[in-house]
Amino acid sequence: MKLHYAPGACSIGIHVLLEEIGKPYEAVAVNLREGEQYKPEFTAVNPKSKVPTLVRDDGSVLTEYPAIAYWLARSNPFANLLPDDIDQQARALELMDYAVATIHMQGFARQFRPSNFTPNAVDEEAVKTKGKEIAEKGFALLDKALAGKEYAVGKFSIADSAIFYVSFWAKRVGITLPANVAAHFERMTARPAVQRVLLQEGLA
Ligand SMILES: N[C@@H](CCC(=O)N[C@@H](CS)C(=O)NCC(=O)O)C(=O)O
Repeated sequence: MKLHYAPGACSIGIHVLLEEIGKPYEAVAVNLREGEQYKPEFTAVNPKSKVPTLVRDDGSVLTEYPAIAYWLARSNPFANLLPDDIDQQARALELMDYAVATIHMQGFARQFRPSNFTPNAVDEEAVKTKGKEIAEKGFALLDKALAGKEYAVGKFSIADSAIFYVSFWAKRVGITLPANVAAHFERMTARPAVQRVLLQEGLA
């Protein structure tokens, strides 16, 4: 398996899942700042120009964080990345999708790339402010979901990897994580798989 990732990007959550699974894989860095994602070498693999991109052992390519995380969990059941109970599985997917589709794609994306949300440079500060509001509301809801729990659905699952990557970005945009999310972030950071990924991505 080969993971195309960018250091500190959302792909870090998938990188963590690969380390949790513990099977051999190759990690290939894509330099987003230099626009490598738009070069033919990369678009031949993923025409969406996005990381995470996972090339599986049969050569097929899987994109979109939730799809990759779900496939990794289901195809490596020994790693216990999804609970057995169907209701808890649905809760894990619900939280993962909220982190990816709302907190990342609506909240952080507005703050990192405001020009993608308005054609007018003068509106970019307002776009960033809106993005921060969305992310802060998201963390407040995650805080409630994490109350009294070590991990999103009790024990570690794919939901935690997504909550981890959005939490990892909070400091960059001046967001203070609420208490339960901050404690979850500390717990995640202490996991040996996360430590290895931080080192590999040059972020330790
Ligand atoms: N919906 C995609 C989003 C992936 C995404 O936005 N990746 C960012 C990095 S966090 C990216 O590759 N950006 C490069 C670009 O847009 O040029 C997913 O869930 O995987």
